[in-house]
Amino acid sequence: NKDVEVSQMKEKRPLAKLKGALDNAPPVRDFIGALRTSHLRTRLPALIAEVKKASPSRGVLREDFNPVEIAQAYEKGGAACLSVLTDEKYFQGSFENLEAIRNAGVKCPLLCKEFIIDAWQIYYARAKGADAVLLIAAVLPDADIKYMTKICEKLGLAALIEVHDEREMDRVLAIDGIQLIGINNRDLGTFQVDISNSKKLLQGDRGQMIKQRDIIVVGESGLFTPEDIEYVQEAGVKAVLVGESIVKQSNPAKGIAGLF
Ligand code: IGP
Repeated sequence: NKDVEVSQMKEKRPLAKLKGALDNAPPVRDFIGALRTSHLRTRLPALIAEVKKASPSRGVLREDFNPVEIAQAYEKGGAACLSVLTDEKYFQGSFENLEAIRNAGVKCPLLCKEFIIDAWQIYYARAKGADAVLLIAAVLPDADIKYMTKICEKLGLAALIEVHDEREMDRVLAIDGIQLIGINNRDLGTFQVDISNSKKLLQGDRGQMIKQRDIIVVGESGLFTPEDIEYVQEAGVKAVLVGESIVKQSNPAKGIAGLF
């Protein structure tokens, strides 16, 4: 039962304990601004490059995984922003990695890639140096998305709201003030990847509404070739989130060059 889990977590993790860490957190950088600037300059989808050691569907992606080196290579390769997996259980990530990348002076704004089910985690991400957090529509009721989006606003963080199907997209579009939507091409239930999902969810009225409201859409997962990037760009995405195809390259900066 999710309610029980969350209330137990709150007890173990009172906000008061975070207070000092929040006061001392480094300044928030403009995640959405970095995506817009990059897109305007290159006319290509802005890249959010993902620092990911392993995944449930692919296992360990890189044995010699050094998060700071990878982050620096991504930055050199032209990434607009970075996504850092902090989930330990499924992705072998950590908040230490996020902190280390932030402390190493990487200038790209950082997305904390965590399964957020409680507002406490947003404050924690902020304290660890995140500039943006991920909110997954499949695991959060509308009320939580609204509430958590407000908390992000208050903290100055960007919220990337992730959807996978039309129903989730419509739920999210019904919320005011949404600025950043990620379309996951991977079905989190089956791990099947289909990049036409980005196109499907941006057709017709949905695409129109997104344009009118100036929402940035991020195409997520399963992007491996320049043709894939072109395909989702034509579908209407202004940014892409790429992990596997670049994290696996011995030189991740070259990996990025090979994609665009
Ligand atoms: C990156 P890929 O296929 O390029 O490695 O995918 C990113 O989209 C993927 O890691 C992801 C993810 C998530 C991971 C998208 N949504 C939610 C964990 C949780």
